[in-house]
Amino acid sequence: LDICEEYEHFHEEINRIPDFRDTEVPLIQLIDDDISLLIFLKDMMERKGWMVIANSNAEHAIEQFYSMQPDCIIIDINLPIKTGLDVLDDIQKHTKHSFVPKIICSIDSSREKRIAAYKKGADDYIEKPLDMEEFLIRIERHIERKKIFDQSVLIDELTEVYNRKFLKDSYNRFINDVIRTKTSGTIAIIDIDHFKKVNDKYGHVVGDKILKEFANFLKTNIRSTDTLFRYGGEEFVILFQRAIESDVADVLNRMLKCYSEMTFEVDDGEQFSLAFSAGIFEIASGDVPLKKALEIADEALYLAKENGRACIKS
Ligand code: GH3
Ligand code: MG
Ligand code: MG
Ligand code: MG
Repeated sequence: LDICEEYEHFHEEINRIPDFRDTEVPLIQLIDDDISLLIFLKDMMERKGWMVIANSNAEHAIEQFYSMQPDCIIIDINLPIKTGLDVLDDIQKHTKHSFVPKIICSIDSSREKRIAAYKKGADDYIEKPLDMEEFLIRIERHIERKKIFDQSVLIDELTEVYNRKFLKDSYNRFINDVIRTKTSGTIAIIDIDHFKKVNDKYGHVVGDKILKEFANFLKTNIRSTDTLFRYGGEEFVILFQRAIESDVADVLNRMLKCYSEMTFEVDDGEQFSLAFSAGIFEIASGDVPLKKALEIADEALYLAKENGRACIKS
């Protein structure tokens, strides 16, 4: 009975999905049927500042892998029902383009087992019992490389915020949060007003600098759980997690006031200021695809431009 209770407690406490996903903090997924090891590893990793989801059940783990999109997955090879290699098989297709390091752990370090794991797409094979110091260093290296990969593929070169490619990935995560927590999220499309004039009057170098500063301005004014993307030239998208439309409108209006009060100075001392318009749309259910959300937010942006610019519309 005690073991049963411990098991129940485990599923409530340890298997709990982290509340907010902070993209700066690596998210590690652990799969092992040894509950006490799982609890121990989770604790060790959390001490390193990583976020951890732990699963003892392979089926549930695969589900969580898709909804949480961890930065690294560590799988015990010997699991009941499905083996660790079966889990690798199931997630292989998905990880081809996102480069999630997949690490197999096993008490059996025979050559055949290692080769089988690598053939199934494992990036590393770590022998059990684990040497904690070596284990953590190896995982840390994998996470670092994953981060470099993400930065080179998913970050816009000019503004250093996420690019359009990453919006698709993030939107899945965003929608999963809406479904799971039954809270709304809000999408915003933000577009600088009359930006073409900046380029025409002051040149592209100044235009680029303004864009960089604008991205920076947006980024410093949102929460770490909201995600900013450069969607196109001078258009940005923000996914506001767990935020209703009216709250987002308030935030953006404050930002607009602040931004339009800023002045920019060019070399010859001439000063000018800028404003932006935004269209927002609240997503309250899981059945809104990204394309649809963008279309509706874009219609609202169009209204804002029609309305004389420098305003937020929904
Ligand atoms: P509106 O208020 O209707 O949004 O007017 P606008 O001039 O901002 O809109 P439009 O979409 O016509 O022009 C966007 C301009 O942004 C056109 C393009 O020259 C400029 N642009 C796009 N990407 C870049 C970039 O990377 N660097 C620079 N300097 N300019 C860019
Ligand atoms: Mg096992
Ligand atoms: Mg535009
Ligand atoms: Mg514009």
